[in-house]
Amino acid sequence: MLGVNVALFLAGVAQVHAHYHFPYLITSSGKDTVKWKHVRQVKNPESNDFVSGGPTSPDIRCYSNGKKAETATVAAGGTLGIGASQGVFHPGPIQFYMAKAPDGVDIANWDGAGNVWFKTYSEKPPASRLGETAAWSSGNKQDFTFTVPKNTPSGDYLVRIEHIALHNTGKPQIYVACGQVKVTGGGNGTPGPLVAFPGVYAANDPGVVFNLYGGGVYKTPGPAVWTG
Ligand SMILES: [Cu+2]
Repeated sequence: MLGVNVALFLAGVAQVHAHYHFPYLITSSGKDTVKWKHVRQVKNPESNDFVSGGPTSPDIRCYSNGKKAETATVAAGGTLGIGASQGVFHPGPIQFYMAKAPDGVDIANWDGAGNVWFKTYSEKPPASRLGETAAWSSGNKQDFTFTVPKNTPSGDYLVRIEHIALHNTGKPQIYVACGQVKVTGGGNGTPGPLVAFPGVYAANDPGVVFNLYGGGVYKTPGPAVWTG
């Protein structure tokens, strides 16, 4: 059985180092089949590593390497999301934020700086077995979506996915990526609360340094979800 054990060991090592990234935009009209078409390419498209600077790093916003992406269209009230390169195998929440480009600013050249981000989705933590990936609704899944609130004003937005992997207590592995979308048929809502990346999460925010194995109740970090 030595051969089997060696194979399992090697598979485990590969999984520990492979991680994942989020290259595929998903809308009501389908999911991208090409990586980084409507999602800005991140700095680690090969290594798949997390944002090494942690929650206060400038990279926590979009982790973009500067390559241009195209802008997809999604109707207010429609489905929007981002797909991962493989199943998300670490325990921890998936969250989405959106940010509207200022009028007259080309979304392709906008970096999303300042208090411009509102939360549109926050995964509900499991009631127990927090340290087990399978207990999370995101566990081992690849595609994550939410509904764009009908009252979202029309315009160009960044949509940011975030996965906060908490398995290594005190050393969060945060994976992010930003897609570009034009929201059409929108309403007159006022999205908020608005927060900044970096800024909204402190280095010692309980939501990013939580001990999944300590038996406490986990609360996802950041503002409440804007529901329109
Ligand atoms: Cu990892």
